[in-house]
Amino acid sequence: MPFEDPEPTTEPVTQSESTEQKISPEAPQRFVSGFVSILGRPNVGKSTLLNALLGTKVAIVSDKPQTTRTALQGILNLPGAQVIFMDTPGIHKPDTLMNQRMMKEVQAALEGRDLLLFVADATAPVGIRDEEAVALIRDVSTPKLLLLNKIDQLRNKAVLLPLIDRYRQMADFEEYIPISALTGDGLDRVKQEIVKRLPEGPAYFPQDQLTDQPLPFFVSEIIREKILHATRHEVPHAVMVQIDQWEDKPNLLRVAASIYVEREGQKAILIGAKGSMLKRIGTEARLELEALLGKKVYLELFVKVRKDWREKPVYVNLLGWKHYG
Ligand SMILES: Nc1nc2c(ncn2[C@@H]2O[C@H](COP(=O)(O)OP(=O)(O)OP(=O)(O)O)[C@@H](O)[C@H]2O)c(=O)[nH]1
Ligand SMILES: [Mg+2]
Repeated sequence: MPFEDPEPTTEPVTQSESTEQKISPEAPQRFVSGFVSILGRPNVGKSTLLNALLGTKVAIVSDKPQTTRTALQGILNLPGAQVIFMDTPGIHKPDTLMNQRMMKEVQAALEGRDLLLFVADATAPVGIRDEEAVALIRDVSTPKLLLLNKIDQLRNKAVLLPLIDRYRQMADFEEYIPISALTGDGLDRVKQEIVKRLPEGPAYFPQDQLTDQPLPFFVSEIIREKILHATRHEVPHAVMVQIDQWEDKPNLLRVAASIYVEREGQKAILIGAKGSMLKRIGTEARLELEALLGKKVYLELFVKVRKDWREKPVYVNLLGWKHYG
């Protein structure tokens, strides 16, 4: 079951007591595990990195900043290790209740971790916002690695050295690793540097579990991702998706979902001429879900206006997946 079971067991799934290990002297004696947060400014590629590390999609990705609104875990099983990654919203100055809540998720992801991965965009000049973002993690005593992402876009790799120097002055990172989350360049080294730093411990999740988010939340996120890809300016930020009806049969998933926006004008954009935009969003979400889930998906989407929902606790509390299941 790759998604979170509605009734999860809290007992860690221990590897060390398997009979196989007892009778095989060559089996690795040491099993390591730990919790690793992925942090950084919006749009630097944190969610792309999580998906690339896991080799499958658990987090949505878009070129709009503040795509990720809720911290979520992705579980990577390696020989002798289990890494529990946490993807987080981008570090930014909050201007709405929703954004404040997103930054609370970032703060929570700094606590009780074994390692922090700070992701930066190697193609962008370093500025005050980067310094502010690093300042948030600088004084946390947890070991930190700096990942300079998007190096596939760098024409001149010589810019990396001065960039590394700049970040070295801002905080005490244990390693500086140039990567491309898009091509996978550098990710083997990232995995090695992570595993090296994890303490001995059990596998906390079963081998077949990929994430802690329930499937209905993931489906709502895929719908939101297609909206982010199709819209611009204020619309992506003003959208929230809620699942209203859910019927999961062996060969068919039937879902009805509401797309909340803040203004009538945004609703008109999302519906499009003769419903064309909503149809496109629905088709793109359906095709991706059918491919990911291996079954037919029937999606019904409704667009509703909830004025200034990003400032209202009753709606902001619906963000994320904690209320599902
Ligand atoms: N060229 C290139 N683009 C990348 C790479 N990693 C991510 N991107 C692109 O950068 C954009 C942002 O990626 P995300 O993974 O959504 O970034 P994020 O840091 O999770 O963003 P937020 O959730 O908004 O904080 C998307 O358009 C990605 O395709 C990379 O290694 N190379
Ligand atoms: Mg993200």
